[in-house]
Amino acid sequence: MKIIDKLLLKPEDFQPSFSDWEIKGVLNPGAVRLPDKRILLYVRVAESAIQKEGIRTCPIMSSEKEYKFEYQHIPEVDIVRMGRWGEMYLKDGLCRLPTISHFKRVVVSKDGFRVLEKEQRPIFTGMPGDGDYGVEDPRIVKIEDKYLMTYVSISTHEGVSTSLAISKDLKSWKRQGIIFREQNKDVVFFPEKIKGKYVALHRPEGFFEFSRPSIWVSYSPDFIYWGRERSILQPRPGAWDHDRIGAGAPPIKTKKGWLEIYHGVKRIDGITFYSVGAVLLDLKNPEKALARSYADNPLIKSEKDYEKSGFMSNVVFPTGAIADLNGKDVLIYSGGADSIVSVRKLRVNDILKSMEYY
Ligand code: MAN
Repeated sequence: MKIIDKLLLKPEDFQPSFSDWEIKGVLNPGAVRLPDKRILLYVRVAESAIQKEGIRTCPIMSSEKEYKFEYQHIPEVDIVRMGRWGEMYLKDGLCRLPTISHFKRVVVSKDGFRVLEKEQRPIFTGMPGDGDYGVEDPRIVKIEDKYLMTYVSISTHEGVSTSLAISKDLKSWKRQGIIFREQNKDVVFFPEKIKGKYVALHRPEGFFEFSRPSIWVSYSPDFIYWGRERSILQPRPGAWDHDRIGAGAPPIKTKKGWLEIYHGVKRIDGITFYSVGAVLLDLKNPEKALARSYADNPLIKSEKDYEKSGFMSNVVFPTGAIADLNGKDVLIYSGGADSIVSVRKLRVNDILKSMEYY
């Protein structure tokens, strides 16, 4: 399959929020086409405060308006173990994050490949009760006359949840608060109502795992109250998406069905790999998968150097998919190794041909 790709953004393209902070990664952008046909990205910027020996410093947002933080200083002796993302599990049983993320605004050319504008100031941050430990992985979609952004909000009392913000102009956002409570991420909306309801894909996780984390569907009359939930797509034993899957970009409508670009995770000999696949969902019944990338052949693997090593190596994590202006291709925006942002152009027909039909 012919894929045109480009590394778009890297940490050095941005300045940290404070001179003694460090940018760990720019990743997982929400993407939407602007009325003037250029493409807007909301890029996640993950930062850490400079660490001193023997002490870990965690920034917590205390005022969104003044962009102010409080700092929690954790003696290393209080840390029992560290997780994959550097999260710290403490003696008292709680978990803390060493990094905090916000979003920055980037404008890309109509063809999707050239950065035209990048803003240094944060365009969207967490706030107490809605991401005081940061906001992550935005997904943006236009529905009717509004832009909707779902994002992971990590908060002291609300944990890892998904929140919603709505905008008419992509400049000022009205926060709607949490729509899928912890622990639920990878929430994307379909761009139009189906049978009179708004539809979301999401990925809840449980403590008692009877099955591996899968993609669920849910319906709403108003984007706030969601229900009629069902798991519709599961990880496959032995496949590149063996361990967990989650929706990637908001689904794109094609004649054949809804094209959903999703991520799948597989651990091999202690190394975790994030790859990308496609699933085609029935236009009238989004619970029905018509076709899916083969179990032994993902659409995209973390093959580029900038995906093979970085803050979190072997990761390609798609969060935006935009129809190309030629009507034939799709532009996929992803985080690479949790460090950089890349774009890939693929022909929709090639994707449809690469799948296994049921
Ligand atoms: C999780 C999230 C993402 C991240 C991937 C890969 O799904 O934390 O933000 O990009 O893991 O590390």
